[in-house]
Amino acid sequence: MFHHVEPYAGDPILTLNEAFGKDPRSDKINLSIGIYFDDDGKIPMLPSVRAAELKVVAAAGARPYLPMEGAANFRTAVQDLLFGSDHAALRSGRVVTIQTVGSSGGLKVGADFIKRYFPQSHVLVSDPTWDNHRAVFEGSGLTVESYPYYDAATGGLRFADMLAAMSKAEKHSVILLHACCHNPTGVDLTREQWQQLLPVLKARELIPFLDLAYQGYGSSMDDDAYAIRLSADAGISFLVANSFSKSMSLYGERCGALSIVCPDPQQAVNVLGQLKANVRRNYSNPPMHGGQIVARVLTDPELRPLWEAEVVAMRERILAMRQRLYDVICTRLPDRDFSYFLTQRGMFSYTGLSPIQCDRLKDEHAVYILRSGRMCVAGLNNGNVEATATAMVDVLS
Ligand code: KET
Repeated sequence: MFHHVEPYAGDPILTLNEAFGKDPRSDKINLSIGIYFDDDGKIPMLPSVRAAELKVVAAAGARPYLPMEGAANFRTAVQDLLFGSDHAALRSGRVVTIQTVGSSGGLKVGADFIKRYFPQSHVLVSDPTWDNHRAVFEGSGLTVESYPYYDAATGGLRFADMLAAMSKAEKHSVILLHACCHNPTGVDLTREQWQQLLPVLKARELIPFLDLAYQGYGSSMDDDAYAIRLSADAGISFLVANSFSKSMSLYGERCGALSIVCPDPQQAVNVLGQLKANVRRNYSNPPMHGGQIVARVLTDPELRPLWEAEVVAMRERILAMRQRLYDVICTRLPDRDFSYFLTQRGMFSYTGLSPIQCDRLKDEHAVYILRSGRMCVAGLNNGNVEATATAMVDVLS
């Protein structure tokens, strides 16, 4: 029956993470997947999130289905987090938000929405981007192209080329943008660059689709939502998928959302209706538990500041690891420029290592980074940073 089913080539991130799990070497180091590990190499259970979960469990009763769009308290709390509680777009009823199965689920529901209502639209993703973006949009039947983004020569942004690409893009093209902490490069637009970019997107009637998976890992919660708020201020219609996997260390609970900012409240009603229809025909409605934990953390006056402080601590630990890695490597290879370790933002460093060098890191040193050269700096700790630096120096020498 299934002889025509071809073998799965695997996923560049998840399959490598699986290979790490099976590696018998006791000194192995996992810098592959975008997960924050603490200084003991463990995925933290944040105290704020744990306290919220206990409250949710204590109050738990019957388990009806959630509505197709998810829990109302979760959706409102997400809107406040993304837009700021008093944003004019929220007050005027132009923003619709649904709870999704991780932000991956938000990207998928958004991609299906685009395919249905803008069937001719192409999706433009940054070169490079998160490995799964292309798969999600192509999976919805859309054509995916890329726009210039990372400049390998300078380690910076090809902003002029990026703007030029936008100026040539077909009307209603979807422009996938990383709201902060670009994955995999760690290179973000400055505020001034966002201010220059958005009018171009608006004038050319392009459809921004923002992906916010690392809120709080670049800067404060508000600062990392800058692009979202500026887009809403500018009267642009856009989509945004956001995640709590990293910011609340709730990876397996699959907590995310999809929001669409519409031109007016009537269109918003119809857009929400079609998102619900899409959810119904895919998975009917989202799960309850994780979303209720998130809603509790975001709205509880004691837990919210605790959580924000915990995210600051995670961010600062990553910065400290960037510095240590930089210091050790620079001492051993003083003639080369490794400043990218310090300037790139968020969980990742884009090391510029070739696939062969990445393979050598894995095979000879048990250090796992993606073959694209992306290293998850959030997997470094005081116990493995020296070994990682030594391994890198070896493959670079
Ligand atoms: N967007 C981006 C940019 C992203 O890096 C991830 C996850 C997601 C969305 C999906 O997050 P979710 O848990 O569905 O809310 N990235 C890491 C894990 C993965 O690939 O699934 C990673 O890049 O390693």
